[in-house]
Amino acid sequence: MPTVREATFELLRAHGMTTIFGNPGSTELPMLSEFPEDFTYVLGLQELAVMGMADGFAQASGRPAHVNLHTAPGVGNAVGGIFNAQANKSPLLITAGQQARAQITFEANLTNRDAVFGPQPYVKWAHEPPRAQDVPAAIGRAIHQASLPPRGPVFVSIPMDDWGQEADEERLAAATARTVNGRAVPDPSALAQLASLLEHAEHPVLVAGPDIDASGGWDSAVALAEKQRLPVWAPPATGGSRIGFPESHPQFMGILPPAIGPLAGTLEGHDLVLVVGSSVFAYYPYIPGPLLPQGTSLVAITSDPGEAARAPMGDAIVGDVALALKELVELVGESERTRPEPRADPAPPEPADPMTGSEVMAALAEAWSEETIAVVESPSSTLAVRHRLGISAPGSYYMCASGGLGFGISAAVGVQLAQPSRPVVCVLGEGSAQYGITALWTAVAYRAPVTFLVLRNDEYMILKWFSMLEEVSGVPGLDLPGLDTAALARAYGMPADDVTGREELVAVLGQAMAQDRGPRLVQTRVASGMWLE
Ligand SMILES: Cc1ncc(C[n+]2csc(CCOP(=O)(O)OP(=O)(O)O)c2C)c(N)n1
Repeated sequence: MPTVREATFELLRAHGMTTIFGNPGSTELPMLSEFPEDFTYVLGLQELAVMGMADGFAQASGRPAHVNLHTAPGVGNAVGGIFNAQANKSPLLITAGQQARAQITFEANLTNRDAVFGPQPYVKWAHEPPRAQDVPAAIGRAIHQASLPPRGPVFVSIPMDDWGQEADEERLAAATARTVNGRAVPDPSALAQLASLLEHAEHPVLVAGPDIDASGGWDSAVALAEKQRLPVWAPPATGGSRIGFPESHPQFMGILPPAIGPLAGTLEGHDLVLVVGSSVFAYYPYIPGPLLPQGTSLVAITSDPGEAARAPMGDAIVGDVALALKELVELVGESERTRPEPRADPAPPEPADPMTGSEVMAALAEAWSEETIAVVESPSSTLAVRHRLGISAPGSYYMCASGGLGFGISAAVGVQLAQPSRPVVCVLGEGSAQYGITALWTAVAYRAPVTFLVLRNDEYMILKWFSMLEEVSGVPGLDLPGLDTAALARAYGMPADDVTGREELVAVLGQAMAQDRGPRLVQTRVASGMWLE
């Protein structure tokens, strides 16, 4: 008779989930004992970093990933990352240790009191199995739940004495054999109606969101835009966890501004807005105005019923985004509309000392290849990254959709582990870098050859910019003097360079991106400012 531990590993194996991201504690040791040789344990040094690594790994592999956390304090540290994972729609199985069943009632040390409430409201399901024998089936249920749309994190708390108990073999066999397919076809009549609306609209526009990339709908999105000659916008960068359309395509118009009034203003002149694979919309900050221009209608296609229901305006069709796009391409004819005028390339950046964020990104663009993946957490230069790189291959851009910091370094490590043959560049503000800094150690320990590009401006620039927008002054805590991230990297065992000029930056980035033996950090000073292109 297998133990609950053996049965659980059997089930994880059947799901192809043989990588576990974790930070261990005494309550997890019984699970990790006799760790199977065909499994990999990726050690993160703090739980927020563990979450980010698994998030990046899940997104870049397109499959659920497993996170193992220490009981209450570990789960507490992870909550920011759980919030990020639900915004990113990252399918994560989160397991956490718990005190032995015999000691939970009187709250012995490390009891995770009311364990299922800890990660709320950011998990799709939270559970502590009523019997040890239910653990494997609960984990099976959790994996399915995480993988169904909208994908996201789920949580299972497991008392530490469960692992040695005898498993229920019959239940294990049944749970292991199950597959659950969650790709729902959108209502054909709704799609036919939408196709007709699109064909008859005078100036329709497509807003191509992150779920196009996640669902595998990239080619269909391009085909639809080309067939219908649609100008294409990306949804606001604030919620843009991935890129849904090639950004160097002549029909790509840019990134919508993130606030209500300016966003509606940008869509002026369009009678139909088709939003695909995005929420409507990740507004921030609050700049009031009409939700849409007068006379404009909006239809959204999303696999997320919550996203469909909560949109403040427009209609929505719920279903798999890639399937919907494929069907729409079939349904619409070749349009005779004039193709939109391609937007102008951004002007070459003015050379400055220190460089502007735009110049740094122009340097990165010189070292870039089609294969490269960007993981971005550089608030004042996010738009410069998008405009200068013009990323145009699927699965090549990851940013945290929620804005919660601590994602960048750790997600880059996870992305690199999931995509070992592609170069990964992680673009970081030096302030943002500190939240997930311990993941530098994991990059070194697991030889994940990420290139970390740190922009050092000695401040929380974006918060200074928000202070202007919010018309507040005298805010403390917005400067970061003397924060040397290259020195920190060296302390974690990572080679690091301080680079000043553009030429040197291109050369060092090129070298760093070409090598595949381990990570490297490149720090460069940037001028103070918001770099919007
Ligand atoms: C977990 C978390 N804490 C705090 C914030 C608020 N915050 C947003 S941007 C930012 C500063 C980022 O600074 P830096 O990375 O140096 O980028 P810069 O704005 O200078 O480009 C902070 C603290 C956040 N988004 N997430």
